[in-house]
Order: sequence, then C-alpha cells, then structure tokens
Amino acid sequence: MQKKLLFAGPVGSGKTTAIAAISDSQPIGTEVPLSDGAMGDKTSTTVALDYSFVRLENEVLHIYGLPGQSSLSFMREILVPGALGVVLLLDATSGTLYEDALGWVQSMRAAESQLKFVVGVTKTDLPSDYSINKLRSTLAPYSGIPVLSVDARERASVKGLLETLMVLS
Ligand SMILES: Nc1nc2c(ncn2[C@@H]2O[C@H](COP(=O)(O)OP(=O)(O)OP(=O)(O)O)[C@@H](O)[C@H]2O)c(=O)[nH]1
Ligand SMILES: [Mg+2]
Repeated sequence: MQKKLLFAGPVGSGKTTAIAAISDSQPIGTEVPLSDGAMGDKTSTTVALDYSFVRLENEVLHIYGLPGQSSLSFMREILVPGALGVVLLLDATSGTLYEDALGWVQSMRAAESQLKFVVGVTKTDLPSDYSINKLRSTLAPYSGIPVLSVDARERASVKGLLETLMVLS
C-alpha cells in the first residue's frame, strides 16, 4: 500500500518549503502570488496542494502539502483519506500559534480519528515569545504528539520530523 503523509499548518508555516527541502525530485506545486504582496522571502501561497515523494530507509513516502488558507480547508477532507500521519508545522512568530495547533489537530482528527501527528515549530531563529512548554501543555489533551523545533529550509531538520512520524505511524 502507498505510504501517504501530509504536511499541514497555517499560511507561512513552511509546508511548501519543507517539501522542497526533503524531496527527491522537483515537487509538483500549485502556487499563486500572494495577493497582499511578499511576506519576507515568501512571495506565493499554495492554492490546492503540494506533492512529492522521498525515499526514507528504503521506503517511498508520498508527501502531500495542504494549503494553509482557511478558505481552502475543504482540501483537508480530500487529502486526509489514506494518510498515515501528519507533520503539523507551526510558525513560532505567529500570534495565533496555540489556537492554530489545536484547530489543525481537531479538524484533521475529525476527518480521520486515527491520524498520528508530529509538530514542527519553524522560525524559532526569529524573535518571538513562543514557549515550547506552553505548546506542549496546549497539546497535552492529545497525548503522544511530539513537538520539535525545526527549520523548514533544512533537509536534515525536515527529515528528523518524518523519521519521528514514521516511528509513531
Ligand atoms: N527564518 C526562518 N524562515 C523560515 C523557516 N522555515 C521556513 N521559513 C520561511 O518561511 C516561509 C514559508 O513559506 P511557505 O513554505 O510558502 O509556507 P506554506 O506553509 O507552504 O504556506 P501556504 O502555502 O501559504 O499555506 C518561506 O519564506 C521560508 O523561507 C525557519 O525556520 N526560519
Ligand atoms: Mg504552501
């Protein structure tokens, strides 16, 4: 059976960047320019999905990235069936980090109750008042979700998330 994993999380958390960093081939993307102009070096947003694959310990993992925009949340119901697990990326500099964490876990578990999660917090190199302990306690009702700090631009960092998820899945 095909091993399917999802990258989820809000706009700008690094899903498309992480998939490009980990991929064995050029990912398939559905990027359009940001309507309000660039956010730093981010100039586009995903409007349907990202797709790529990666070989990890002799297994081929099929990787799908969701769009972060809430108006495109219907893509979750389309992409969740058959997925083994979710890499949930959250942006440390976002003022809605903790609500985002709960909202994404709740909405995706509503679509598929058995989904495994690993959380990767990006942009921890930038100034913020993000606290890993507060995030862990926010997610405590969903026991067994590891929380790691990552850089979505770094292959080794993203690979660590996938390896953690595959141990759970
Ligand atoms: N400084 C810093 N920048 C990061 C880090 N991880 C990702 N980024 C940047 O954050 C931005 C993420 O953009 P995308 O990958 O398009 O985000 P996305 O989650 O796919 O967003 P949508 O498709 O719009 O939902 C890029 O500009 C990355 O270079 C990090 O750890 N530190
Ligand atoms: Mg994207």
